[in-house]
Amino acid sequence: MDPAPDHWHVVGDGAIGMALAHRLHRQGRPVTLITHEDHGRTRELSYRSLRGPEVRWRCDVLARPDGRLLERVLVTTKAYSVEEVFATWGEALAGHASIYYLQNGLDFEARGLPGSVRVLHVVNGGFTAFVDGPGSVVQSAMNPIWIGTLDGGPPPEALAGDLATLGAAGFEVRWTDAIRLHRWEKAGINTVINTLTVLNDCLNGQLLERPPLAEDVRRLCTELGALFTAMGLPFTEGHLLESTQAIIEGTAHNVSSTLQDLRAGRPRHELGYITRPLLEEAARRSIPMPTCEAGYREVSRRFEAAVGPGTP
Ligand code: KPL
Repeated sequence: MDPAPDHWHVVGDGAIGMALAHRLHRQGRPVTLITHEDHGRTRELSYRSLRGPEVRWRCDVLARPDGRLLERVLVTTKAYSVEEVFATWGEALAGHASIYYLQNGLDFEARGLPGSVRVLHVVNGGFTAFVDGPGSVVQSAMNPIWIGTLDGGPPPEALAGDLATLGAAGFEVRWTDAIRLHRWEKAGINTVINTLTVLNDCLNGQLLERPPLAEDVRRLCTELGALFTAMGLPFTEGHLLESTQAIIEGTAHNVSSTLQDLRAGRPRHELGYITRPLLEEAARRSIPMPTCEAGYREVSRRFEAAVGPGTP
């Protein structure tokens, strides 16, 4: 079956997925939310901005392919779920589908997709939201975010309509030919915030409010800044500290995604895609990262302890 013109499929019903689906729907775009659980054909969702009234709306949902081809796919799941998503949905992609990856981290891209599929990477530090109940999301910020392809270069002309739609929906994508750089920087920032919020069981904002935690933020930024400098990336310790502090302030009320996973008893965490590539890069260059390494080990231990041995 031919895809409907301008139909968006948003994969994942976490905070970003639900917020994005609502924002596109509000622009009058056909949107389907792809969920893991089967909710039938539609699901009532609630959306609220920090100062706005609650909006209840019915969203089309899908748990399994229904024969329609997917043209525009916004993947908002965790990095560790991307392979599973495309094991189910890969065959439902239209030949010239565009896939927008919104994941934190590196090395999660689905393998084996047709070469004609266009793959875009979004580094999202600005479109933030949190879940405040089942099917209910609160939008906390809508600031500009980066988008690009791993090969670099200018935005493909064919994407102009999509990018305009996303911008109008409040998902303010700014094109960059250096998305790889932004990915490294974001991996550094997430390593600091996600590790420390898990280790201290705290909201993002508390990382700057409590002096010992602010000192840990600084220590991690020093290690990561040394790594990035050795890699020839333009992120010194000072730059990284500033951008990390800005993200902490901008997401002060957030429970970081890794802490959410731990609290929800999920067996996996994203730092394998965020921190591990950084540690591997450091090992290749013999750059010592003792705080970062210890933090990664302790986060992994806490996940294992929460879930129990033998669970995948
Ligand atoms: O990306 C995030 C996450 O939680 O994974 C931040 C920016 C830290 C917001 O919580």
